[in-house]
Amino acid sequence: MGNKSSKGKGMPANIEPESEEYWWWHAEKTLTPIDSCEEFCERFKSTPEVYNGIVEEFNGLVKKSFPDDPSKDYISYEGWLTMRPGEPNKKCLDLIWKGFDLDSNGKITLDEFLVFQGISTAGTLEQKAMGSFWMLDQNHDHKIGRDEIALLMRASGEASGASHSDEEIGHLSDFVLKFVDKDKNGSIELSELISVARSDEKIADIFRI
Ligand SMILES: [Ca+2]
Ligand SMILES: [Ca+2]
Ligand SMILES: [Ca+2]
Repeated sequence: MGNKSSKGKGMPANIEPESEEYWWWHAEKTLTPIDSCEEFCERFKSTPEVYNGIVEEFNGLVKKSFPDDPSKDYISYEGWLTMRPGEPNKKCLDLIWKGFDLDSNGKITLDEFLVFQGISTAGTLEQKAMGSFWMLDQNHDHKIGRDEIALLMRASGEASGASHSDEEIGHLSDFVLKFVDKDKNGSIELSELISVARSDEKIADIFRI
């Protein structure tokens, strides 16, 4: 999708390509629950094999969530933690859990699981940036603010075994913000994250969770 110069199917004619509005039009389609194999393959230009692999992974996690209750059809937080055994970083895990749970009802259903597993296994660079954006934009106001960058810095610091003081986290957050926030409005917008993801792999890596 991202590299096509043509507009997306059904996109309103007044939307400027590559604009914030343009990327949100795409992001809303990318971050919508997936109800069928056809929808999955279409969204990620993927195959039924990949779809079936993700469904199998989902079923395994449901079983781990509810070992004694075959009637359940979603992943619980406890079951989901088994995806990353030994992972010590609770902040990171919580960020990702909240992101996967698109409707914030405390359950990850198959249609939600397919979205983020699809993005991470078969998504384009732009779709991956949309997935990261969604997870980092904790209050979903379509901006990643300094406090949300700080949360990410703290989580990834912990993941790499480093413990940073509040002051260090502040400096790191300012550095990242200064680099990505091209229009200097004090927050990172989706179009800014996509543009960085395309141009600077090292900075893009910071946002990958
Ligand atoms: Ca849910
Ligand atoms: Ca936000
Ligand atoms: Ca900005």
